[in-house]
Amino acid sequence: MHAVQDKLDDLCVNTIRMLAVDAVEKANSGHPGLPMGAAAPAYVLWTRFLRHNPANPSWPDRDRFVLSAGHGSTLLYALLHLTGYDLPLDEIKQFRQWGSKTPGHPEVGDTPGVETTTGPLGQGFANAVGMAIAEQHLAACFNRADHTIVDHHTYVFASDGDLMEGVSHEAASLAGHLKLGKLICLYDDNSISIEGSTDLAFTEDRMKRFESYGWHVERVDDGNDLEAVAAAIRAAQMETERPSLIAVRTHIGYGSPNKEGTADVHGAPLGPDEVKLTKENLGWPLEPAFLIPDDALAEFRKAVENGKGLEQEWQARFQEYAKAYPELAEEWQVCMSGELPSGWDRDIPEFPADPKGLATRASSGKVLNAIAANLPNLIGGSADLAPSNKTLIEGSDDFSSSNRGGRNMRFGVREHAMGSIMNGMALHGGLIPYGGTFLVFSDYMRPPIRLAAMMGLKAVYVFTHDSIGVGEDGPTHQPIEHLAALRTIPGLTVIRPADANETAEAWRFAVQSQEGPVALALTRQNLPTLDRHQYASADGLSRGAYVLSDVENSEPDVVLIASGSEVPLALEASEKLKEKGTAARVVSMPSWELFDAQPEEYRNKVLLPHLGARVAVEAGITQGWRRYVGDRGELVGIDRFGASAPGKTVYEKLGLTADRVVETALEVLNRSKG
Ligand SMILES: Cc1ncc(C[n+]2csc(CCOP(=O)(O)OP(=O)(O)O)c2C)c(N)n1
Repeated sequence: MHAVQDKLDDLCVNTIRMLAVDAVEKANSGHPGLPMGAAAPAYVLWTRFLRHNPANPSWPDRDRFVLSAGHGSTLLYALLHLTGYDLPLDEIKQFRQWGSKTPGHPEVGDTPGVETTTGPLGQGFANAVGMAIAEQHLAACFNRADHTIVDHHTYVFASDGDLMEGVSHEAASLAGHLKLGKLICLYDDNSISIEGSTDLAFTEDRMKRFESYGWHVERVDDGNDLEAVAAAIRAAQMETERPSLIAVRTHIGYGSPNKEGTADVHGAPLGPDEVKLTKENLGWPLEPAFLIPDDALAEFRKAVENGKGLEQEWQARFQEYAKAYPELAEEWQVCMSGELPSGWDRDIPEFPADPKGLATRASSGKVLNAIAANLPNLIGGSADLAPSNKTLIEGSDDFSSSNRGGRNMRFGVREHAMGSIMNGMALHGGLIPYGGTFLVFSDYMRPPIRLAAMMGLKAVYVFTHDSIGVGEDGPTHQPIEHLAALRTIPGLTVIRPADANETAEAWRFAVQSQEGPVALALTRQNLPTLDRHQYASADGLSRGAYVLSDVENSEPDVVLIASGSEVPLALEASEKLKEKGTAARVVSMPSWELFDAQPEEYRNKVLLPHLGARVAVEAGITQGWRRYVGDRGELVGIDRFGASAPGKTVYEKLGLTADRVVETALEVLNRSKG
């Protein structure tokens, strides 16, 4: 291995290494190996190439940097501190401690300069693909021949684990197809993962794999050879037609005499003896810990002045742009700030009452199009189910390698990457991404949904075919536990509208919400469009649940609570109960999360908890519904997998019928009387 050429460079690279070593040692937890191995290529990227402004981590045209291998978080924390972000050294000394800005893995919002939350391997890589897509789309929308305001790279640092995970395969395949030339991945090719050598389970030719995806690939044989790393990054920047993978051969735990190149250095502190040996080996003073030599700091801190200049130059360009294109500049400001343009919702239709009605996926498609017409930064698509999910923006082009201005994303059959790419698009800023698939396949994108919720991102999931109503496709395609599973994710709002007008309200909420992602659960089958003169207004949806129909002038005997396609069923049951002299209230409950956020007084007014007789109806597992019906209430749901048959038959056979609701309601009533 070549020695690091220059003394100052050497000092800087070792500063990164030792900060990581000392932080992990003090916390007695963390992963020193990756930062020690990858310090040199990271140093080259951050000091020679990355266009960023440490004083303003949200400068819109900064290069994006994603540490996909989030377990190596001290690498990023060291770089952020050293280059002058608002991350004091004391925070690095508090690595992994309660309330610190340096949690175990990079978390958006906790640490200035962290672009995305990483840790689950593969996610950051796919986020970076989303960021690169966002850059290209915004460039197409806003740049003009003589004025460029969007022009940056997206860099991602990925490890073996990142490249093993399926989501990176999906995302890499799409990135190659889309020819995302400004996406550059530095692959920390250190041949080690937790269990030992990557030879245990990861032997394909990664370079060839990426080549066949349509990537430009480079190899650097010695990651400590700064000039070789720089040359590869330069080559990657020159390559504008294809994304680039630079496989950088590094040595995990570099500098540790006994642990370098072994899995031992992966997920545990070196230990005091080995720290001492490592420092001696690298010619580093043993004391103090967290040493940052002045010369090294001065070198890193050049980023502050440099970054200021970069942003100022951009600001000047933006001023010129704003003079030449005041309307575009205004639009840019609005979409980058996350605000909505005035009138964005003016064309949301009101659907007339119609007993035959339409599927909520179909009304969703109409509403989506009505919103898209006035909300230019709404962009999305489906994982190859657009005709079923009704996610196409009519009259818009596809986002493609030859047309970056298109708003219809063709994610291909890649649900997992779709979710992660949506996260990257949302994180980039300026766009509101949506993505569709069948509700049953929400399982395939659960990891990015969880992260979107953790990060509080605005993303809209269009999950159609939301029940056994799917019918003939059978149990593999019939969601059962999926609503419940999604509802368990903190920060995700799940909305299952009951008809076309609730669907319109659901979209209105999703686009307006600043509270994290929203999942829409929509039917394949037609649902009547309720007559809102007869029933309460659909804008009750914003409160999560509302009284849809009630008895006049008295308290009901029983409260029927339902979501989505089971609301018409509950209404039918209430008519039947009426004939039997039983007064039922019907509550439409499209969203638990929105309802739970209401004041207790409102919730009590809707659910009438003093009444024992309450029945909840939903075509999914009953888990969780008990809290809305109380101990004396009853649940009509499906606690088994579905079956293949026409949808109506499956509903009947599994007992999701108005008669069953009636029976259940009467039983509950009798019980509460007895
Ligand atoms: C999805 C996911 N699965 C498992 C893990 C646990 N994990 C953390 S690092 C790692 C593998 C480490 O190997 P590599 O990615 O090569 O990193 P390095 O050893 O070079 O630090 C694993 C399995 C994870 N973070 N994410």
